Amino acid sequence: MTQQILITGAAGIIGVSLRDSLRQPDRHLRLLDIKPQIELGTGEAAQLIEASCTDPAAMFDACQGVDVVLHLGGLSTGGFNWEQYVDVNINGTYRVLDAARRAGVPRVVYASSHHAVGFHPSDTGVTVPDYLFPRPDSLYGVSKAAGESLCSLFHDRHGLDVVCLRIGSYRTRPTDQRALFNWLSPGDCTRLFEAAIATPAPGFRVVWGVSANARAIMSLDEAHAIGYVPIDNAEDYAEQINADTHSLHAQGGHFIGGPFTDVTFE
Ligand code: 15L
Repeated sequence: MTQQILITGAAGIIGVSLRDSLRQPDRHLRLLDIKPQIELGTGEAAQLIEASCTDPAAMFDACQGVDVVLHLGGLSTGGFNWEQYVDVNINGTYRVLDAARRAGVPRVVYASSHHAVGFHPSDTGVTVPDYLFPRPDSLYGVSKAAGESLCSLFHDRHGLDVVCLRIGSYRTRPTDQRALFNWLSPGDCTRLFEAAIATPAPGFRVVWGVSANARAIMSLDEAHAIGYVPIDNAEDYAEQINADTHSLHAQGGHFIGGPFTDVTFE
């Protein structure tokens, strides 16, 4: 049977990449975003949906017959105000989970962020565990931690399978010092999402979304438990990074969230 996957935030950087890399025979993608999207290619097994993840009716319609929702929609960085994070990220995640539940979707994969725990130190020499208690580094991080809490509630109360991915620095290649430990390459990002889609009966999980970086500080135990095996390594770019590093990324160097922890970061 054809697997139906709904991607919210399909026009975002990760969404666009997954649109391409998740293509498979017997798979159909529903690509939802409030922003305009690239038109469908010939033979592309997908549907474009222009809607906001904060719209309950649109989300309920989009979720009909879906096997997995990949919830990437929302504000994906700093620079917005509290009301915007509450409306788009927190309320949006609630709407997605609620629509999925009401439509009978069995699984949601939530694009969380390391910024949900960004004020944890990065330089203790001890592996940063899975399920680290939230310690957000910004309002953006708070919105991601709130999203994880909603995922936990929908699992415990309604039995939804939810995999929360605490994504590190997603880039085509690592560009700063912090990325030496938290880079997530596009190829590994696809492997991570494929694992979260395929793993049998995950229940509620919180998984680090990073590559196989030689200077890794995060646990990959839960990642391995869901079948994610990263292969890319930021170390391969280390020499270029040392030359490239710009001052912003020197800030917050002792914390997982790096520059997001700086008091001037909005
Ligand atoms: C994130 O969570 C953001 O989505 C992205 O915009 C980057 O800023 C990334 O973290 C990062 O810190 O590198």
